[in-house]
Amino acid sequence: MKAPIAVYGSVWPDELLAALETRFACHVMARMTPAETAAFFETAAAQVRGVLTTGTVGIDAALAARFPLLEIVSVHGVGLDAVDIQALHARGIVVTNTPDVLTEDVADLAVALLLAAARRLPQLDRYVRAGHWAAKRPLLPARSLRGKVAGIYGYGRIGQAVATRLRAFGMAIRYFQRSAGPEPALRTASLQALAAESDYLLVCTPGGAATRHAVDAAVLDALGPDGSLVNIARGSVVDQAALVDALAAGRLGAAALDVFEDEPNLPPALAALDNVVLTPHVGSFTHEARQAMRALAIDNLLAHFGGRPALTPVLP
Ligand code: 8YV
Repeated sequence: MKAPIAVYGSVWPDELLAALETRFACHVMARMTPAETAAFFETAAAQVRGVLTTGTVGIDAALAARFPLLEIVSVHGVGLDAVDIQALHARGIVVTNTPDVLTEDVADLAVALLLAAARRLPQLDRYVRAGHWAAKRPLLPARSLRGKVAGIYGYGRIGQAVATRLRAFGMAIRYFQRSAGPEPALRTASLQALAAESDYLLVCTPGGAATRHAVDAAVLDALGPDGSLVNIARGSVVDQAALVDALAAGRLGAAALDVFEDEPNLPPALAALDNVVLTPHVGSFTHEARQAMRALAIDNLLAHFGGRPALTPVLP
């Protein structure tokens, strides 16, 4: 008998769902009407043994409680801030995510955003398209990277991959995270100290309660009017209202953001600023990374239901 699973999120192509249906009895939540969803929870949910979800949709304890036979939650993504790991582990449920396969592409986007902010690419693109070049309108010079300090908040896999890239640009690396990490001489005493030392502050830390609004007004002021913030991690890490205030007042130079506090919604005041570069949470959104993430998320389910240990379990 095929194991019944609930599939959450909108990252699953039709062909993949068709292939998945040959191995599992799939309940694809995004395809259900509200009435079908209600009927699913009345009846079929009681038999569901696996959940396939995404890093941003996740699964909280209340939702997990509606699946009494749940054995495994496979997360498509590395971030686990939307997943109530404690509640799942307390029930003995296996949780897996997709580390490593997205690291390089997410690090590439961090560097692309840093360059876009430093070299003012969106502003220059707008300048050329508007005919300001031909009209000889004034143009602000950009900022170079060589000899500048990149401060990395969160020196895990992605933070270290960002550092490798930025060293090739001649940047000095410093980092902060609460736990000890590699290259201890590069670690600052606090996030505020990191911001004070940095020309560019790159947020690469996991989201969740422990880092919520860690990048606050004081950190942004320490980064200062010549500093730039890059966030490819989670919108929750940055106090977005404080960020908009700092950018609007010129207390912070620029920001390049892939993630936001209330995705996909943006405060109009943020979108109206000229000194920002904005992308729609696309760090891992390449053909290659997404293909590898999907394969790993599904292989974790296949391993578990084939009686083997999951490939990339999240440890308690
Ligand atoms: C995705 C992510 O946007 O890996 C993560 O934590 O934020 C992203 O890769 C998301 O998880 C897609 O499922």
